[in-house]
Amino acid sequence: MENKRNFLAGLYASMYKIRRFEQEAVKLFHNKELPGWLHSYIGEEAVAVGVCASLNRDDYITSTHRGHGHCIAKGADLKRMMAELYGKETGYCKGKGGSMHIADFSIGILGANGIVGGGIPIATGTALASQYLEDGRVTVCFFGDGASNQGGFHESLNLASLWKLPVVYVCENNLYAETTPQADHQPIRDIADRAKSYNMPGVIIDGNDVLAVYEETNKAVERARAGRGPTLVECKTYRYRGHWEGDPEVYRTKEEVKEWKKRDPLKKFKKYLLENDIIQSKEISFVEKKIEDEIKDAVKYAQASPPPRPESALEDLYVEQGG
Ligand SMILES: Cc1ncc(C[n+]2csc(CCOP(=O)(O)OP(=O)(O)O)c2C)c(N)n1
Ligand SMILES: [Mg+2]
Repeated sequence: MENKRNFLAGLYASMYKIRRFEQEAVKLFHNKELPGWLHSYIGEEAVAVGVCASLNRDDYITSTHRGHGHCIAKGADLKRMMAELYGKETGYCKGKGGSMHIADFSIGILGANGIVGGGIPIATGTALASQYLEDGRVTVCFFGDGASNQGGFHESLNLASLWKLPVVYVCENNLYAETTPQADHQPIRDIADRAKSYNMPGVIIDGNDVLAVYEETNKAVERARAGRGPTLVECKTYRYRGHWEGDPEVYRTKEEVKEWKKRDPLKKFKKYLLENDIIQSKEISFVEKKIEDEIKDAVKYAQASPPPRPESALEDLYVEQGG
């Protein structure tokens, strides 16, 4: 019982951490403290947290351009993440990658990715490696509705199913690919239907319900780990902010955003925890305060860190030797 309580409290803490990290990043971005681009994950927290709750530390994930939530849910260090957003030397990529390139191989985070759908073949490749090495690891591949139209998606699902690879494809269907509504970029509503073509299970989940996400993806992860092959999991969700910070959002109505905010995954789960007497409100306040402090520390750490040395510009590059 105590274990279950801690587990559920952990899910809330992880979602709260993502929400607050993102809110802080958005604020700093508009203060012009962060260079580059920023794609906020606010509203989609239950997907990353519910999915990563069924993974081991050494399982792999591949992420997207909207990747902060995936990284935090998998256990990334907030200081190094914030320092990367600031473009500082102490960041995950020594300040040379920014928001869309955060990776931490030590805990299986194989990288955010600025290429839409770019993580899908990578995840399929690591799953093939795990099968070959018999290392027992599962790879989870996060991607969006837009990415499910990329050729690499179809090629990957085809081979992963044929070879029964230990991979779970998690589609975050937030109803838009950049500024294009789903109805204008694909002729189906349920992306999980695409699983049929590849003879693998396709599951649809309320992506704003962290427990539903956890329970369903846990089955898919177990299935993958047991050598029974991949699953395509579609989480229906919604991003509260624009596609990128600065997006004028002319392609959707304020009413639509307001409607989805009624299904806020954090509010919904907090209510569940309180109403079922799983956690008292003062314990929640305590957890929230701890996270607030952690985020403040991350910002201070990033601000106090040095920028990359100019002479490091040509370090850490991969160059293929010409023949
Ligand atoms: C290969 C490629 N094509 C186009 C883009 C430009 N682009 C960036 S995000 C995006 C939309 C992605 O939509 P989706 O996969 O649904 O993810 P979401 O942004 O909704 O999380 C596009 C087209 C890109 N980064 N990479
Ligand atoms: Mg999308």
